[in-house]
Amino acid sequence: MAFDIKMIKKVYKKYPEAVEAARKATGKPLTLSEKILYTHLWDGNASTSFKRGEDYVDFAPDRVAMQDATAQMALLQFMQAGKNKVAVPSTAHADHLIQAKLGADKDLQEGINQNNEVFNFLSSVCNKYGIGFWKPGAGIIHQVVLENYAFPGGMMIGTDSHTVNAGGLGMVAIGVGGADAVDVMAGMPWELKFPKLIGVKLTGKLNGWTAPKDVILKVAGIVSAKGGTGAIVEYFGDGAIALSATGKGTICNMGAEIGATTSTFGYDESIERYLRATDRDDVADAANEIKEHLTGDAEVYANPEQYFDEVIEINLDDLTPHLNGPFTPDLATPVAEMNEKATENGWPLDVEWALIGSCTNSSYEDLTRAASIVDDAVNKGIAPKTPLGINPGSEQVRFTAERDGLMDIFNKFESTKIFTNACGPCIGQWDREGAEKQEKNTIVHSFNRNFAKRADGNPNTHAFVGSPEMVAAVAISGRLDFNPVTDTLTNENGEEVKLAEPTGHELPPNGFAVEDNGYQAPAEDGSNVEVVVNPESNRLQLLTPFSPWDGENILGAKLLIKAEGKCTTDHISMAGPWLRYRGHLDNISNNCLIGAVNAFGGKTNAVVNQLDGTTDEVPNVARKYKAEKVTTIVVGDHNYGEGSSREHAAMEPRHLGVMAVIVKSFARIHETNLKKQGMLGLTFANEADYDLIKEDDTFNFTDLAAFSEGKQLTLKTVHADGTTNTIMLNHTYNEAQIDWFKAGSALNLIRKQNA
Ligand code: MIC
Ligand code: SF4
Repeated sequence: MAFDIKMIKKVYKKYPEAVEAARKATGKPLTLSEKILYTHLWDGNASTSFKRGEDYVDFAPDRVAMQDATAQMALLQFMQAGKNKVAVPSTAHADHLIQAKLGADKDLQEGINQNNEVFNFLSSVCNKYGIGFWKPGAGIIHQVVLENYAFPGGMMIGTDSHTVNAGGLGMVAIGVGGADAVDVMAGMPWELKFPKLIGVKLTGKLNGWTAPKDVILKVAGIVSAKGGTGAIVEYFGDGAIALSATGKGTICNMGAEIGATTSTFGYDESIERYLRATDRDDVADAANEIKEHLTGDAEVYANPEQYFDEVIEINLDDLTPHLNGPFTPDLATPVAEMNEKATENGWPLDVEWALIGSCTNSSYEDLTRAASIVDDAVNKGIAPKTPLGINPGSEQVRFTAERDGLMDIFNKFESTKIFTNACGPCIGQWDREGAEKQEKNTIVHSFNRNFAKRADGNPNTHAFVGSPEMVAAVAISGRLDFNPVTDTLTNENGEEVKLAEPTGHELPPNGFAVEDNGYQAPAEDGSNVEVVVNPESNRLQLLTPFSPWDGENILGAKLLIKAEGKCTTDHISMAGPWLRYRGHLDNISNNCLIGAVNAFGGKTNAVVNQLDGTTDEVPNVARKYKAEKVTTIVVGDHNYGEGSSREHAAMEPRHLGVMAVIVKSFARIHETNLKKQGMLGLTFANEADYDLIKEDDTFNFTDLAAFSEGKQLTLKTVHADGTTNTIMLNHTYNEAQIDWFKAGSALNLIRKQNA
């Protein structure tokens, strides 16, 4: 039986009427995305049609998911909201804090020892406020959500950018910062700019070595890392229907890498099969009753150009395996062209590690298809050149895979390491031997992201993203340019052999099984549960509210850093070893912007303190300005804040005295996070004005009193030689968001309202 089936049935009950109201309000047939959005309006059935990409709309999501690395901050904020219990079903998942080193058993125990304080905190907060807690080892948040909570036609938010995975079961699932989760858990509406719609029509059928991962690798190459910003990507067509539910999940999951708000697929038989296989006949039966509402209208899919803002068509018959990278997930290269491209760019062709796992590619099907390659190699007498690391997505997947002999197959390669059911190397939780030497090297993985330093902290590791089956093939060949479709390998008898095409099982033929899934249900009445935060702790720190705006213009501000080029949330608030401070704002602020490249001098973590002319690390300089009560600003390039949902990337600068972040363009979640924390997230009206910002400028915001929706703000810069520039700044704040700025943060407002 499914969790929260009553809630799901309630959602389905309102569907027919709400969808009809939306059709009437918009005067047209509807995409699936619109059906889900319009059935989840905070104010009930639609009475008007919203302008896509323009109107801010209040929604009522059905549930919330959080992972340990973001849940700490989300729940520290929720504790300040003055509520006894969460208003919608919510869960927290312990998956990001466990390091991969020796293998699952030892690593999990070590992870628990190292993070005990944090896990106890999460467990007790969850227990107190009615939140389900998935203990360390239970699995990666998005696989666990897909297996237990995602349901067609539902809407959820999660404090992780890959919450979008649940689109594989036909949800609108959106990654947000912790402060957004607090809104929903506190029973308030959740606001989102009504998204634009990108339709992706899939025709044909995947075949041979091509996998669902290649669909999104291809889409990322077409759309680019920021091309999906502000849009929902809806997949449809025969090719979409033919994909497995977890394959759909893979595609949606990595949609975060094109900046998309989320991605989704209509309810179909593969989704139904997955629901039934994961013990949710009740959800499948309920969904079947309203199934025409759980997919786009036929007219929309017949004439997509008329209903989507953009349409992309991919013929799966022609799609070939890809590897994307290095350093950015949208640099797509068909495997067949890798040799040429890698040679041209000096990417090392020998591969040092091959890693299968992460939230996007750790399903049972993924493991079976990768195992089939390993099995074939063993049978043909081919020894692997590169060690293979595997992180199963959940304990249910791991247990079933173990029972079905998949782990034995992987272990036939002596160098294989089965790591914990957790994020592991995907988020820098990887004690990789020799990484500190910072040697130039290549790794291949089935994760989502491959930003510099992400997996092992080494800036010279070139990471490439591919399907699990390609990763297995690369592990065997040891080469980045190995094309399993055409290339042969030499076996132990000196014969030239080819690897057979991957085969696998969409779902376990003998059903899923698990002994202990790692779930902890919350107390019915949590009022007596005590949540203890030791004031001496260096892992957890209760929050002190940020100060409200004093009503004055910000004058005499200094530049903390002008970041040049890619500045993702990994550059702003690095993960890996820093994940340990995710519950302690002051400590984690010591990583603030240390990965950003300074436009003046091109170095990371070296900026000039204009007060005394010294060069120092970014957090140190920020603390010095703060001590002298000098406000600072940060300037950045395009798609600033790409990647993670971590609100630390906004809270840290805020904590260190930065009041404005001015960039050419923002990634969606980060822009909202800045607003929520009471900061000014602004964009250059004229992009070229980025070049006017000098290292030793003084900055004056001259019209903050007139800060209002749709009106530009003015920045006067005074250069060291006394000359000045006037720079016009755009913003996307509505009146309610301007109130967050005035109150010092969105949370300050909630607290006031609940007082
Ligand atoms: C990631 O993949 O970057 C993370 C780690 O899962 C983040 C969340 C975080 O920073 O804790 C994300 O994707 O939102
Ligand atoms: Fe975890 Fe990696 Fe997925 Fe983020 S992308 S949730 S770190 S597995």
